[in-house]
Amino acid sequence: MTPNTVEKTPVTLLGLGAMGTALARAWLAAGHPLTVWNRTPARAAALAAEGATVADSAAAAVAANNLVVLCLLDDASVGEALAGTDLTGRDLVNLTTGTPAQARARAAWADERGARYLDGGIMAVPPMVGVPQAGGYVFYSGSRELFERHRQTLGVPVGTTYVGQDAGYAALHDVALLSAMYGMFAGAAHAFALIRKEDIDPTSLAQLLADWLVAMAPAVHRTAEQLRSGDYTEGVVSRLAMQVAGTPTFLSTAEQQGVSPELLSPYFALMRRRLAEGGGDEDLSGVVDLLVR
Ligand code: FVH
Repeated sequence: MTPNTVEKTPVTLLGLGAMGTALARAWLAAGHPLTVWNRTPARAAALAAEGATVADSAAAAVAANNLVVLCLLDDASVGEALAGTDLTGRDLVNLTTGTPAQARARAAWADERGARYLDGGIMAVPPMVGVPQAGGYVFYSGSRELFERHRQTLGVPVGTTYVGQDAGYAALHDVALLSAMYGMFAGAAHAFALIRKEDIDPTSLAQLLADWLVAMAPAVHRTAEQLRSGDYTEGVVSRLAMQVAGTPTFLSTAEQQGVSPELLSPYFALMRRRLAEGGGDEDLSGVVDLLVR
C-alpha cells in the first residue's frame, strides 16, 4: 500500500459553526470519511455537497464513528448535544472552548459513560485551518494514549501540542495565551487612542506597533526564568523603580490626548505596589505574585 492509498480514519464532527466548518473542510480535503451533525441542519448543506455524510441527530453521528470531535459554542452546548447519546467505547475529542474545571468535569462525565476523553484548546482562527504555514495548532490534554492514537488525524486541520494528562491543562494553556493576547490588544487600543485625533495614519502606527510588540515579546522568557529561580533581580534590563518613575509621563500624555487611562492604570497600580514592597531593583516579574490569590 502506498501512503496515498492508506485508509484514513473516519471522523464524526459535531458543530458546524465557523470553526467546525473549517475543520470539516480540512478533513474532507485530506480524504477522511466525515460524518457531521449541526443543531441547525441548514449549515451542513454545503458540506454534504463536498462529500460529508450528514447525520440527522447527534446520536446518529456519534454512532457512525469511533472518533467523535466536538466544536460547539460552549460547555453547556456540549452537554445538550450529547444528552441521551450512547457514548460507550467512543473516543471523544472536545475542541469547544471552556475552563479547566469544565474540561476535568467533562473527562469524568465521559468516563462514567464508557468513553475516552481528550480536551483541546484551539490556537487558530478559521482562516488558519488547513493552512500549515499559518502556524495554528490545538493544545491537547487528557489521555496520552488517546492523543497518540489519533495524533495524525487530529493534526490534519492544524498542528497538535500535547500538554499533559490533566484534562484541564489544554484549557488552561488556551486561556493563558488568549489572556495575554487580550492584554496585547488592550495596549494596542490605548496606543491607537493616543493618535486618534492627530494627523497620524493609523496604518503607519500599526506597522510600528507590530514590530515593537514582536521585539518586546521575548521578554517573557526572562520573566519565566526569574519565576523559576525565584530571583527577580536576575538579568534585570529595566528596573521597576525606573519604570514606575516613568508612569506619570504615560498618564499625563493620555490626559493631554483626551484618552482614558482605564486600560493602563490597573497595571501601573500593581507596579507601584510591588515597588512599595521593595521590588525596585526587579523587572516586572513581581507583578505576577501580586495577581496570585
Ligand atoms: N471562531 C474563532 O475564531 C474561534 C477560534 C478559537 C476557538 N474558538 C472556539 O471554537 C468553538 C466553536 O467556535 P465557532 O467559531 O465555530 O462558533 P460559532 O460559529 O458561533 O458556532 C457555534 C456552534 O455551536 C453550536 N451550538 C451552539 N449552542 C448549541 C447547543 N445548545 N446545542 C448544540 N449546538 C449548539 C452552533 O449550532 P447552530 O447555532 O448552528 O445551531 C454552532 O454549530 C467555540 O468554543 C469557540 O470559543 C473559535
